[in-house]
Amino acid sequence: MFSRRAFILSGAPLLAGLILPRYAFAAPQTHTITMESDTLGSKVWFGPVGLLVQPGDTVRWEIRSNVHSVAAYHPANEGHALRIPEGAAPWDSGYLLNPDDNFEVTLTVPGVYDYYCAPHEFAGMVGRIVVGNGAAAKDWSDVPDDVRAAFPEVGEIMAKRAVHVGE
Ligand SMILES: [Cu+2]
Repeated sequence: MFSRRAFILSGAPLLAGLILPRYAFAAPQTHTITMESDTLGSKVWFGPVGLLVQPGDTVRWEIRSNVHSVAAYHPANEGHALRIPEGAAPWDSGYLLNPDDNFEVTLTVPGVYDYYCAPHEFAGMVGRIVVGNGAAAKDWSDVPDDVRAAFPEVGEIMAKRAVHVGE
């Protein structure tokens, strides 16, 4: 005889399997973000500007052209606002001068990480990484309007996994 209770109980293990995060069984990955410029140096950007990764993954920034850096929004970096998860370690690559110079960070704390290029922050060269799932961005009161406009929305990063400038 059909019983609603029995149905729910038998369905529960199936549902649990469906909502288990995919990354629970995945080996850590390394993701590359390029640091770009047009030939005149009038446009500069991270590619992709928005990226979804899983806890334990490594992000590797590589110079393609021009001179850049990559630093977390964190008070330890030139007094910037804290825009990485509490408990996550800040990073600052310093200036990367040569093509293929690179810098790596392994991200273990879930949440939203905003970062910038020191020489080009106010040209809009900023980026955002979402680590894990369901992370919420902090409010924007601590970032100047013209810089904040360069960040992709968290929801777009979650949906596309990688967001490129101009998309
Ligand atoms: Cu730059």
